[in-house]
Amino acid sequence: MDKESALVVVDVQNDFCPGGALGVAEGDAVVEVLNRYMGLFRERGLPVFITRDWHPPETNHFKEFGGVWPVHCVQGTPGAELHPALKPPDGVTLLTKGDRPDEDAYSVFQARDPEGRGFSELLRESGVTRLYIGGLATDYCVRETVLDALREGFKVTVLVDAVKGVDLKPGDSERALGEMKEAGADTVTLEDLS
Ligand code: VGL
Repeated sequence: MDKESALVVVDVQNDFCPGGALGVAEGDAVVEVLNRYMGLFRERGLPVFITRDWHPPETNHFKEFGGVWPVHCVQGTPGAELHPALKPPDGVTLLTKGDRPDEDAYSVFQARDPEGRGFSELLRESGVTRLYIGGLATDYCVRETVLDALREGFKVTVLVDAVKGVDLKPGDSERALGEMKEAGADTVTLEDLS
């Protein structure tokens, strides 16, 4: 990766892992791979962003308030914590999304840092032009983030060995990957980078 690259680790939280409220099959399989990617980016002094879904208890993202999803990633609950084996390096930026009651906020472009700065602003400030994106879930937050990034003019590489999908309908993740590539995303695995 070149010096204008950054890594984005999307929503690797307990509720999206097996046993969680919206557990993605083998969601936890991305954890160690992402630890390796984070190591590579930090060794090269490149920015690493970790995102979290961080919903209020009542939000129209949840089925009981008009949305489509079971209650998950409620602010301050164990399900909303990052997976315990994820090892964020020093200097990582934590981004929060979905914290308002009226948003789905699948895309990291709707996330903010602890000072309230938006993701695009942070990227432009640090001169980032290419995003390497992995995490959960392929067919929702990863997909929306990738497509938004391409729309905003960033180059995008999807970490295909570090994403897993919900697959509400069988094949959703494969279709999502197809869409992302069609829209201009590249793909990579850890072996290609190290
Ligand atoms: C997500 C479903 C519902 C995700 C978030 O992080 O991909 N998926 N909310």
